[in-house]
Amino acid sequence: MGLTDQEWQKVLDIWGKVEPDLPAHGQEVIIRLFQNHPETQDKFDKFKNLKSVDEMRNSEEIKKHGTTVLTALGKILKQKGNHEAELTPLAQSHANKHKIPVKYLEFICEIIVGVMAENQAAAFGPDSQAAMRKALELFRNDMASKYKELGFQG
Ligand code: HNN
Repeated sequence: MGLTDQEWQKVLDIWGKVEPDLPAHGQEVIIRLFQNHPETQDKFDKFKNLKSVDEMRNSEEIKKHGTTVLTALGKILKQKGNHEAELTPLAQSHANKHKIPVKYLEFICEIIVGVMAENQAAAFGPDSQAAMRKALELFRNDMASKYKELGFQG
């Protein structure tokens, strides 16, 4: 379940290409999440008023939140699996306060890979994609374990 050094290298290489453009990636990820899985939008009081994709594209708040989410994810990835300190507060808030099921984490991870594949086609080959998927799976599994410890069904 862990990643090899080479796999982590691939993950961090591709993340390095995403980082200069984090707000654009983040915005696209959140919009697609809300479009493909509308139930996820209901978790946000501050986004309930946004009905159309155009409204979402014009929302600075969406861009800001997308940046927040991808910044947090980037910090986690850079720990190369030793992400206990980063994951604990996130699992606590997402279990106890926001009540975000593991399924929603799966949704967003799939969308992140999709957006990266479109925006970084040249650098995000099959090996990199496989490594990225593994890293996101590790993140989700560890979140799920923490959810369990916290008594959240997820
Ligand atoms: O932990 C916190 O509450 C701090 C804000 C934060 C961060 C750093 C949130 C967050 C909020 C609070 C937003 C606010 O107060 O402006 C909410 C309502 N999240 C949600 C809700 C859903 C959600 Mn997430 N997050 N988040 C982060 C950071 C990272 C992060 N969040 C995620 C998903 C999939 C969902 C369901 C729609 C999510 C992921 C995957 C990540 C990346 C590690």
